[in-house]
Amino acid sequence: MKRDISYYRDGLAAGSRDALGRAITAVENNRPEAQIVLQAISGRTGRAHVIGITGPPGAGKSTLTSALTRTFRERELRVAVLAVDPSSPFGGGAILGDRIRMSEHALDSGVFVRSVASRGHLGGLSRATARVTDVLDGAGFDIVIVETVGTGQAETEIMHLAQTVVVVAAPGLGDEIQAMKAGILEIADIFVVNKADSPLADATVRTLHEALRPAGEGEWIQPILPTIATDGSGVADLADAIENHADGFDDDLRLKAASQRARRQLAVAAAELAAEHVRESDDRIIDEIAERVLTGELGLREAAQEALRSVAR
Ligand SMILES: Nc1nc2c(ncn2[C@@H]2O[C@H](COP(=O)(O)OP(=O)(O)OP(=O)(O)O)[C@@H](O)[C@H]2O)c(=O)[nH]1
Ligand SMILES: [Mg+2]
Repeated sequence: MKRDISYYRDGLAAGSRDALGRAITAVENNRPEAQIVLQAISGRTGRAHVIGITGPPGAGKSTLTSALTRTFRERELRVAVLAVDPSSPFGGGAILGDRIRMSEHALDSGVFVRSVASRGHLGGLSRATARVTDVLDGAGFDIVIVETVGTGQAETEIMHLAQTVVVVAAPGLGDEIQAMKAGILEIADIFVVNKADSPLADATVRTLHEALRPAGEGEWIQPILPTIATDGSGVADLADAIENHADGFDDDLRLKAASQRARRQLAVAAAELAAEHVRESDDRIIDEIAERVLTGELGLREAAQEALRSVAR
């Protein structure tokens, strides 16, 4: 059967899983048919609220995604979930586990679950994820949840496509919260401290409060919400916060928030780039500066300034 534009347009509009599955595979693999899919959804995108969920391994992202899906379904919203695994080329055990966790939604025609695994390089993965998100948006899902494991560069890139980014932490991950500072705290619109059934949860909420930069005048204040994903506690509040983040924003605020986020991300990317330059420089001056730090002649901040000046040349 030749699948033409009307196959996709009608199929997606009618909620056909077959059409949706094929459409996603086509855009994900950048097949020639992807062009037909993109035409079929053109003019139909831009309506979905794309929510990014990220955080360290095992924090409870998938359990939370499933619980959130339940809450959004109660609010009569159609939900698509994309599980992205940047570390695994084939979709490993984590995604298998996610399938089991999402199985309560398997018979619900208002829920669609799909995993996207890494194929080759990172830029490819975030582009593929963005295109798949567009297809789900064009297919009429109200909510698209993009879940990705980890706290590195890959996740940050994928999270660019979300309107609302939720960072999930778990209690007792003090060190990881410190590590999260580099990049991930910047992109969060909402923080969740999941596993709030643990006695360590309060301390983690406090650690996060301290790690966050206070919001400036007129800026969105990043809420820190405790949840117990396994029994659904706090999940309605999280859904409210997510909806607020989308609705409570007039266009001006939205634009301002977007540019603040872009600026924060730029700062992080610039820092990473600078570190790379300094690390990989074969300029002897860098060795000399390091030597002067070692002997106590230069403070680290001054030394960094000098190093930056020399690699910028
Ligand atoms: N006690 C408790 N356990 C939880 C809670 N939420 C999730 N878990 C458990 O924590 C484990 C990891 O949960 P997942 O939802 O797979 O976590 P994840 O962040 O998606 O993990 P990865 O995708 O592997 O990074 C599972 O055994 C869950 O049952 C919670 O609120 N309280
Ligand atoms: Mg998971």
